[in-house]
Amino acid sequence: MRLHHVGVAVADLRPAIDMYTSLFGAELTHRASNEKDGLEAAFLQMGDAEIELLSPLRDDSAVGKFLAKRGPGMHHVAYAVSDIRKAMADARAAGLELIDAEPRMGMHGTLIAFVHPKSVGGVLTEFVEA
Ligand code: CMX
Repeated sequence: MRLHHVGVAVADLRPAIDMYTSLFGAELTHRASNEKDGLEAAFLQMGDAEIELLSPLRDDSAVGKFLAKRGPGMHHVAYAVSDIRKAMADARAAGLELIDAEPRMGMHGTLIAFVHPKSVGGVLTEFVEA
């Protein structure tokens, strides 16, 4: 596995995008929104890895609840895996709790699955097939 991206929850995408691009030298590659998960996202390339800025569309979404409870900050860490079903099976066999029973399509256009933060030392963890 290798680091694929780090998700950062923010209240407002625009000022965050401006800071990451003008100050940290990131390149905005695309923006997307996901009505079902109630969030919009901006993807920024930083060297070999990516930062995914996340902002809620609804207060009762995963990111909306996270912001209300914890405020802005690191939301998840994503690892690239070549075979997501194997990564999920290995995690399950090791006793980790998967949030997604089956891989689903992520905003990168590839299959993703989340592992519950309580299984990974408090870090919401995502597998991205890449
Ligand atoms: N990182 C670490 N801990 C988190 C967390 C996160 N991102 N989100 C929630 N938690 C913690 C909460 O602080 C809370 O801890 P305590 O019980 O100690 O208070 C606990 O998890 C439960 O939180 P909750 O607010 O009651 O939320 P839910 O249990 O309803 O949901 C979670 C939590 C992780 C299962 C849910 O947010 C989820 O399914 N996340 C995966 C999907 C997601 O986050 N999508 C957004 C990104 C999408 C993308 O990039 O494509």
